Amino acid sequence: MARVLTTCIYCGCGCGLYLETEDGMVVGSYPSRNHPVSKGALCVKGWNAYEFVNMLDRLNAPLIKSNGGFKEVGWDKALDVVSKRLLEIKEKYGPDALGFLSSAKTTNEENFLMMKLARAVFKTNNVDHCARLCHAPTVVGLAATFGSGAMTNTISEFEDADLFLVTGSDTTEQHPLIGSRIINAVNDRGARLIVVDPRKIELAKYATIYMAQDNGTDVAWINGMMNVIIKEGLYAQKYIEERTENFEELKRAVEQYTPEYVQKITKIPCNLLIQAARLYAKTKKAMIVYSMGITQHTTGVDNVKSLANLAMLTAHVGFASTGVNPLRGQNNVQGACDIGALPDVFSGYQKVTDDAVRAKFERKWEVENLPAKPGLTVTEIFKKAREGKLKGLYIMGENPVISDPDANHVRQALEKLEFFVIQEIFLSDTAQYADVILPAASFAEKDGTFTNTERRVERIRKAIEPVGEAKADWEILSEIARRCGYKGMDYSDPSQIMDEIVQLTPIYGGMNYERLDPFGLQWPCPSKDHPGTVYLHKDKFAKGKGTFMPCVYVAADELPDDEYNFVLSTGRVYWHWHTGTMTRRTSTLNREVPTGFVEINPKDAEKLNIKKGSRVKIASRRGEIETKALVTEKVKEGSVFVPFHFSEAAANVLTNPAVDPVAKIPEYKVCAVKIEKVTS
Ligand SMILES: Nc1nc2c(c(=O)[nH]1)N[C@H]1C(S)=C(S)[C@@H](COP(=O)(O)OP(=O)(O)OC[C@H]3O[C@@H](n4cnc5c(=O)[nH]c(N)nc54)[C@H](O)[C@@H]3O)O[C@H]1N2
Ligand SMILES: Nc1nc2c(c(=O)[nH]1)N[C@H]1C(S)=C(S)[C@@H](COP(=O)(O)OP(=O)(O)OC[C@H]3O[C@@H](n4cnc5c(=O)[nH]c(N)nc54)[C@H](O)[C@@H]3O)O[C@H]1N2
Ligand code: SF4
Ligand SMILES: [Mo]
Repeated sequence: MARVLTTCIYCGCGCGLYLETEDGMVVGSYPSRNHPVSKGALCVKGWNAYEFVNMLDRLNAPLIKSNGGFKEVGWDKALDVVSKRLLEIKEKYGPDALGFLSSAKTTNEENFLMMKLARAVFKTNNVDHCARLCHAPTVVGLAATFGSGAMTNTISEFEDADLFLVTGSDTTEQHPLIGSRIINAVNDRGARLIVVDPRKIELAKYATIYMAQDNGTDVAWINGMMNVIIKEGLYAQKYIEERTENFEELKRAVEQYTPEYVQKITKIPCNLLIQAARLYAKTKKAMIVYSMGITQHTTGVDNVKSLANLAMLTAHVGFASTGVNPLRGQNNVQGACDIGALPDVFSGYQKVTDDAVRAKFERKWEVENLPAKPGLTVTEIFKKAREGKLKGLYIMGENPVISDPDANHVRQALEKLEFFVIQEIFLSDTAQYADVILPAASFAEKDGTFTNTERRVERIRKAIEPVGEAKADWEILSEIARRCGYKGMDYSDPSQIMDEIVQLTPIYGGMNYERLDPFGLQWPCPSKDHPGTVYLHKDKFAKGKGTFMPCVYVAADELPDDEYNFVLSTGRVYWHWHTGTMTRRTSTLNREVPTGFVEINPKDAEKLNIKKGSRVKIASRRGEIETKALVTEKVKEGSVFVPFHFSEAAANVLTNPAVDPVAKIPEYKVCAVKIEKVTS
């Protein structure tokens, strides 16, 4: 047996693991003892990260749609069809009739080539990826307030923090190696924990203060905490004067958010809110930890800005073990954003609207007229496709039929396309709609880098050859560019792509594969002698002065009424990954949670005569699903929770596609549904 050190394919913790190989197969995975995040541990997904790689139903040859099914063709033919059809659409309808969805499951190098293909070869900025559905509000909200939309601290700094304010993050289930650090801090060192989450998540059991707000009311309670802190004089006057701007406006804006007013909106008792505000303001090393419960709202950007305001008000940014920590979800969603798989920026968040930036990329890429207008987001791409305005779509490693909101509309959009190509490792629900399917190598079969949630750029290393005829995503993208007549995308190795990234991207400026061995570097790392950055905004904010951006509470887009009388919230479970393509093929994981369910409060269940395991129908204004009930105190009365992993009970048939006006993220965390027991 041989073993190769690599990085876990699942979550943004970015654990280091060894893949064990035998006879050209991966047969096991186990943790790296010395890795700064894993430190000898993995969660159950990491321990089983090898199993899907060997599945017999991996895509192993290019496929072309034929007579309602698919037929195998050689690479030559498939690549010819793809490049020809995409060029035809560009010629006939113009570049912006094409859309490109990149992938936070793939490497930085692959994301770089996807955005280069879209911009340099097809001349469109219509390139985006699942960050839109995830931390887009973080990228916008923290950039506006702090100047950088990333986690301010490092995971190891959790070990010295004295307080955690966790909101909208089911940390023990979704970022287990961070969750366990929080629990250890509480149990071993007496660190305090404030949990603000409508669902009684595991961490609530360890909390000093647990507050169960109504879904979608975050701006109100965060403003309320600031109201108390200002009223009681607990704010950091000197820090505010020296390091921030716009304080007077914030002060005025939060004046009306008295604990009594906030209680009416959120249902959080006044005394809990006051205690939480005092505890947070008075503890020096206090980490805010948040994730999708904050971002997946029509007010996602305001929610993020409000947390940033709270942290600046109390001098909780710019020092070790205190800060604002958005936990990034996918293994490489931080990287896919850093590298510019977004419609408005090149790599390193350099704006497409900036003439000097475009000129720099044009020189390096040897092209002219890079598009200057920001492109379409994921949600807009599907809308335009449904309207017949977007004609061609290229997806690498995403499964929007299960993961995008309002699934029925997504299917209609895909059906309407003139040409749709997908790069996948499995025949996903989305791939079923494709004209051409290109088989991709998995993380175990290629080299590259992922950037984890703490901005750590880490190597992944090839353990085995790709299955069948599959090719690494970077190789496929290079081939397409070549066939479209562009000569600037020939690489023999991903390290050459990284060298190009480094030249064009100041925050990655000091990196190369040698320096990234063995456990990576954290950006900003601007020069070859720079050690990387552990925490951000030391001495001054990335944008100079931090800016308070006061927000007003606005209710969620769709609230319960007499007919649709429950609030539906959606999310994940520990055992499964998103659309299930990988975890539902992993026996240990699938055995634990083999199918979908809905969590419902015992009081509601009683009223509807629903028992544990009863079949129930859940309907929203957009569609309906049937699934089994799980009766639990975890959800509040009047609320239900459905995980979105399961195509047979797909949460996204129900969800509301209404988006945040700036970040364009859909409101996955709140919509109105009705529920009835199915009597057969
Ligand atoms: N096992 C597993 N781990 C994963 C993933 C996975 O699919 N499976 N996915 C990864 C990805 S891409 C991501 S983005 C992360 C997501 O990680 P999380 O954000 O932790 O996961 P979610 O289940 O989406 O929801 C988070 C929490 O938000 C709460 N919430 C719901 N509504 C509100 C609200 O209005 N306000 C607040 N404050 N909270 C609310 C929910 O009750 C839930 O506890 O997980 C990553 N890790
Ligand atoms: N209702 C609801 N919906 C949600 C959310 C929610 O909380 N509620 N959360 C949203 C969030 S935060 C996210 S991040 C999205 C995730 O949405 P998606 O990104 O669409 O979900 P995944 O299942 O991770 O899809 C990744 C795909 O890449 C494939 N893949 C894996 N490795 C490779 C590779 O190396 N190369 C290629 N080419 N393909 C590969 C996998 O088989 C899989 O089909 O879902 C969003 N949808
Ligand atoms: S915590 Fe995340 S990165 Fe670590 S093993 Fe689990 S899924 Fe993989
Ligand atoms: Mo995500």
